[in-house]
Amino acid sequence: MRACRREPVEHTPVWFMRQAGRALPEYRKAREGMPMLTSCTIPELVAEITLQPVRRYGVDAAIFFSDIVLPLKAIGLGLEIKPGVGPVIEQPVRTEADLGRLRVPDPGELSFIAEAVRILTAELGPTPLIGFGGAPFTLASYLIEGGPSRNYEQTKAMMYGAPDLFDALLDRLADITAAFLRVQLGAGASAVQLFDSWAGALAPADYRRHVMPASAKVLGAVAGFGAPRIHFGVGTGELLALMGAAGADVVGVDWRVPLDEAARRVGPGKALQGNLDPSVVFAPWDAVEAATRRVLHDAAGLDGHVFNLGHGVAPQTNPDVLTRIVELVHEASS
Ligand code: 1CP
Repeated sequence: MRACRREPVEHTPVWFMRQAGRALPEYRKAREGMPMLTSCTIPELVAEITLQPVRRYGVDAAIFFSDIVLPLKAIGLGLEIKPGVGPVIEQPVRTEADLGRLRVPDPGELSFIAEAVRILTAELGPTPLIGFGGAPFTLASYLIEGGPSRNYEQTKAMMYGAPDLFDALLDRLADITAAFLRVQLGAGASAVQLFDSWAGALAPADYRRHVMPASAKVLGAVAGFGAPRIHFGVGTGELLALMGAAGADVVGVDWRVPLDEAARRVGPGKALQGNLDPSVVFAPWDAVEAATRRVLHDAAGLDGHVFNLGHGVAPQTNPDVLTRIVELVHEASS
């Protein structure tokens, strides 16, 4: 939390996107036979899966085990997370009438989230819990396409062909994600990350006109909690300044832009998070060590740095390599 606020720290803090789940055998065991979104509704299980990587890796923060589509499931939208695929939507959202099916969840419909956060903040003690939500554009891409996409053809067809509907959809999603974040912060989460994972598909002018207002609405809606707000996307080198200006305290950077250059793009007054290439972990340790030291070197002049990967932990990652990276970051930065 001090690094997020650009205050002095005794060593660079580190956590990993997608640290909960996938790469961990204890995760696969805990979830055995249970659909992903069902597991997210059982507070004790959510707490256990959230704590697993903290125990194993010695990271400086926990990230809440859930998914960006969870609030959409909570309002009764037909969707599931297909193993090896990701979120799949029964009836894609492409018309005004479809938009009518999207409403903002009441806090009562997300009470199992609040319960899991309360269990976790009690168990974690001083270790912060990072809550999160999906940014409107990234959520919209799943809803419009009906699932994961490579080029976002339908999404862009709506953005350019029916801009009023597109803007209304993003505005509704902003309210939905804000409700999801408020429940987590209200129950005790220390910080939140807004994941706009797929915003890198957009040119800056389109981002500024159609996406930034909705993301700014989400970030503004939770400003009053005083908790750091992290804003992250993949392939967003050309959008870093806009993503910071949308209201973030910390800008997440993928591995394509060195952190010193990212800091110039973002400008003063914001901390940065990142940005080790998540595929580096498949190389021999010497290469992993050199790449990790490179990130710390690039970040040396920043006044706030949270070490992370440039995107999520890949499922085939050897967990022991992540443990060694945590040790190295702590040691080399202290
Ligand atoms: O099969 C399984 O085990 C389920 C895999 C899984 C897991 C563990 C999915 C499906 N979601 C999650 C949890 C999850 N999702 C977390 C937990 C905390 C952590 O980071 O450890 C978080 C923060 C998310 C957020 C999320 N879901 C994002 C944003 C972050 C990112 O990775 O870019 C996105 C894009 C999703 C959608 C999603 N859910 C699941 C998958 C495989 C995907 C991506 C699909 C695609 O490529 O489009």
